[in-house]
Amino acid sequence: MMLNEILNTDFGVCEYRLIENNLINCRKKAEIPENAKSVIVFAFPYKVKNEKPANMSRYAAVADYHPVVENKLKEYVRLLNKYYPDNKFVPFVDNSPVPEVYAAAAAGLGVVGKNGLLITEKYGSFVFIGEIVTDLYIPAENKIKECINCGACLKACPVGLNKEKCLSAVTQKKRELTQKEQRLIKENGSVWGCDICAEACPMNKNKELTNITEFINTYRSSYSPDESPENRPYLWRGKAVIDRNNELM
Ligand code: B12
Ligand code: SF4
Ligand code: SF4
Repeated sequence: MMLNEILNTDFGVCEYRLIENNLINCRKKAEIPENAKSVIVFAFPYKVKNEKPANMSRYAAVADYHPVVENKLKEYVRLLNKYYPDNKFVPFVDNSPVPEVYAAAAAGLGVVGKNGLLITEKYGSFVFIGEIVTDLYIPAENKIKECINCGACLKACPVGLNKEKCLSAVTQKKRELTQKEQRLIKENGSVWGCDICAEACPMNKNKELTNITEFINTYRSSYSPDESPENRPYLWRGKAVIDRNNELM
């Protein structure tokens, strides 16, 4: 049976050797199977509505994607184990040694944007990435393509696309914020995450909305400190951090 018949969903494949020298140092590195040969990569769209949420980024407006994606990957692993009982399949999402944007682009799921995000044809960059690393060899093409390089993201970004200063990271900081950081959060009006470069991107225009029910059913158009932070992507930092940002508004 072919892999696409087994999985019955869209995916791409990246050869492991392409990323093995660029692995991210994280706790989960040790979980990569011995003799890893391929990475099966998936993109999970999460844009629920065309209009932007009032005071947070789009990824913060839906349920925490980690368990949602993890559950889907586990189901794929179960199917793969059935057809390939002698191989190993290990799922990862975000907290992953795999440089996910590059693996997904190499797997043909989209192009790498100047803003560092994977941009897919169907959903633009509003997709989460998840992957399964395996010792099964799956032939793959592996050509990384880049975006149209129009520069709109650079023009719109308040920190010149500098990842060290990225506003998304600033909203997640536990320590006391500098005056400049506080001003940045206030000016951009997001209590969690940042979508400025993504919203400016022409390759995100007129794309499809998500069909993933776990995201559609949990959508909130704004953050309110009165609502439960349970199962939301900001909970891992503790409620105090997002409430601090909210008070700046
Ligand atoms: C850390 C991180 C962040 C940090 C970045 C901090 C930093 N200093 O880098 C912060 C908090 C800022 C952040 C913000 C966001 N993030 Co983030 N983040 C990650 C995470 C966990 C790791 C990224 C990383 O460190 N990569 C390694 C570094 C070193 O990569 P790099 O700087 O690009 O350098 C590499 C390239 O130069 C590369 N390279 C160049 N050419 C080639 C060629 C090949 C073949 C290879 C292999 C590599 C390669 O080599 C270097 C090393 O790999 C990934 C998940 C993952 N495991 O990949 C999610 C991830 C990238 N984030 C994601 C999201 C959604 C976001 C936000 C949109 C959230 C939001 N709305 O606020 C923003 C967007 C900011 C932006 N414009 O990128 C998604 C992106 C989905 C997509 N469509 O691309 C990911 C993939 C998580 C997921 N599973 O869905 N993020
Ligand atoms: S997420 Fe915001 S701060 Fe970070 S690179 Fe994009 S526009 Fe700049
Ligand atoms: S705004 Fe332009 S340069 Fe930036 S990621 Fe989109 S297409 Fe690429």
